[in-house]
Amino acid sequence: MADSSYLKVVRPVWRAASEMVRSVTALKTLLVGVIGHVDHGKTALVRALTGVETDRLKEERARGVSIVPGFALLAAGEGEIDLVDLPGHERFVRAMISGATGMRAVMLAVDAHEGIKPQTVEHLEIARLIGVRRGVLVLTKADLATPEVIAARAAEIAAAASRAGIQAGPVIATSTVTGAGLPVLGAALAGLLDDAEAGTDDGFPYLPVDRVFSRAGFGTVVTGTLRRGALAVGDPVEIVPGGRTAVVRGLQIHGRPVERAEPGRRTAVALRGVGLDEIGRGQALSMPGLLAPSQWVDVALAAAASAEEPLAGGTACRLLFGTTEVAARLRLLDRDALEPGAETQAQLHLAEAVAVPAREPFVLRLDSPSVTVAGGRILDPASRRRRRRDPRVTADLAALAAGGPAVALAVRLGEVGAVGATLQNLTRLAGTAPDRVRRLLAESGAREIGDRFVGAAAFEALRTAALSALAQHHRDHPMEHGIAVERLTRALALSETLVATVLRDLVASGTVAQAGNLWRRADFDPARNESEAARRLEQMFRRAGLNPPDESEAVGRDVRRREALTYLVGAGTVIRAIDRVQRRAVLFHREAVASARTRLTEAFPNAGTPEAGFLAREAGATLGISRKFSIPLLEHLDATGFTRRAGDRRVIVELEPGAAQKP
Ligand SMILES: Nc1nc2c(ncn2[C@@H]2O[C@H](COP(=O)(O)OP(=O)(O)OP(=O)(O)O)[C@@H](O)[C@H]2O)c(=O)[nH]1
Ligand SMILES: [Mg+2]
Repeated sequence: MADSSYLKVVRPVWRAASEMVRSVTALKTLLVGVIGHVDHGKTALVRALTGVETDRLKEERARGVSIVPGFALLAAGEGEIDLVDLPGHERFVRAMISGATGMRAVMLAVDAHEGIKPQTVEHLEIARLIGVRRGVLVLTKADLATPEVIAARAAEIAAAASRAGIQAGPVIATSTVTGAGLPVLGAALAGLLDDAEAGTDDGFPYLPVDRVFSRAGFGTVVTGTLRRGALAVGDPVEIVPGGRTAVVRGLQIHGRPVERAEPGRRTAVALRGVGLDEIGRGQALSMPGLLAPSQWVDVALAAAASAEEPLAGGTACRLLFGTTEVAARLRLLDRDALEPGAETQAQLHLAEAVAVPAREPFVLRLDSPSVTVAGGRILDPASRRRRRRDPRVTADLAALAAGGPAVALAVRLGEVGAVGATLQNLTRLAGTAPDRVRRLLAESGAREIGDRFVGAAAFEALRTAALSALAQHHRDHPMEHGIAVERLTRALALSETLVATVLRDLVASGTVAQAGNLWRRADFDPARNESEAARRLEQMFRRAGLNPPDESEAVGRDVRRREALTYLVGAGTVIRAIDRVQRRAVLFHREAVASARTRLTEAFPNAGTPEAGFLAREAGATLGISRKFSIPLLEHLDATGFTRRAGDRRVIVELEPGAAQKP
């Protein structure tokens, strides 16, 4: 892409600049979902607090009912709160969820006159299921209720919120007609900001798209709640699922152009490189290459506490996360049904592949009756069908549910063992940016080998396995000087890169020694095992000089002599010279080769230049040997750097003009 080199230069500068601006302005922000039963005054409250009319659709105004989430910005002390006004009607619970999964706190509105109603309960349940733990509780339309009723309602609401695990201050009674309670409410919301927990920044952006439109001068614009990490102008993004990439051309938060958006903000993103019809609701923007589409996801699951019956394995339901909704089938792994309010780890098999980050909250609903039955967080977003009632699977998933990215990495490295896992695979399970994953891996002592990471424990096991394979080899072949990597690789059934890395590691720690292409235990000394057979064989080759016997003749079928020969070759006493054209090997004693070198240097004292070099035939005549021996011998001399070919002739390297004189 023509942009990329330009971006490489410009992006760091932008980043640095916006970091600076941020550190000066250090804005606290929080996304708060406004929840509650239909007509309980949510939109009126948002309007009274911010002046923003969130019921913008013609149909919403005509019916006086919110249909889609609406967004408004509330300035609160040092910070800003993104209020998401959610629809309360039971028919729009799916829309409510699509606006709710990014929220970090709730503002619950309950009509003081009507009190708790079905969607009050369902919305609280949804908040609990997606992990929201804080909120502000409001009794609306206080002008229509007596103080006694208000007091009774307040107690009911506080109890319901606490059952849903939501911590909140005292219930605030408000009226948008008289303005009562509104300043107190504003202060309570600002109070949420004070202890807004930091740390939902995973270092990569994830923005589920809720709207797509085109704006003159900007092209395609998408809006959504930015999660998990920041997004900056110039960033490349991938549209998932689908895989198309684009570049962020511009950013706006509540109509203000910004260079960079922080996670947790309602954000409009202008995209370069994508048409209006190439992106839609249900898709998301994320870091290129990070998320993989999958039809199997592992989840931490909690059944709705308000459910009337247990949630059975195999239930057909709908999975809702971000702005995505997809048909799913529940696969319970450790039981057949999940009791109301109970939690476990499970799998979902999806009708279509989704690309979702690990730890993303979700909700499960039934089609009919249309109720929320469960929710939780994604554990492994790119899983496969798992075995049921397998203690190992259960333990791994429980660990994933309880821990953060570091635990996820340990789980995956434990699963894959010596085979290792790619950075991409590890990043997907950890649900955090690749650079952070690298850091965590380094801290855990994992080893990077080729394109994979192997956990510290698995690597230690490999060291042990390699050492015992070497010991076994020494026992089986006491006269060999060691084992070649290829052979050890076969013995251990692992990749050569992996085995070579382990061997190098063992050499570094002094437990293994290397000689040529052979590896042995440092405490193994093959010379101790030199046998009578080896001594006899060596004598035979020494006497034969440059006219040695064939290998088959020398060792025959005798296993001991075969071992002895391997030992002598390993020790360098006998040299295996290869005739590459004839594809045969000839074995010379080391001394025979040394004497051939001396005799050739004496016979061709001028062989330092190509013109005065010797032909193979001439060398054979000088040494009194046939081509059968002279060709492999000369090739060996070439290979070891004594001679060098110059056309038909050979030059003796040390006689060449300018060659370093031997002392
Ligand atoms: N008297 C009185 N009426 C109110 C008050 N707040 C809201 N209302 C009325 O209650 C009705 C519903 O208000 P909305 O704010 O639209 O309710 P909502 O919770 O947003 O409804 P949905 O979004 O459809 O779930 C409207 O007719 C409002 O005028 C209040 O404080 N006092
Ligand atoms: Mg409304």
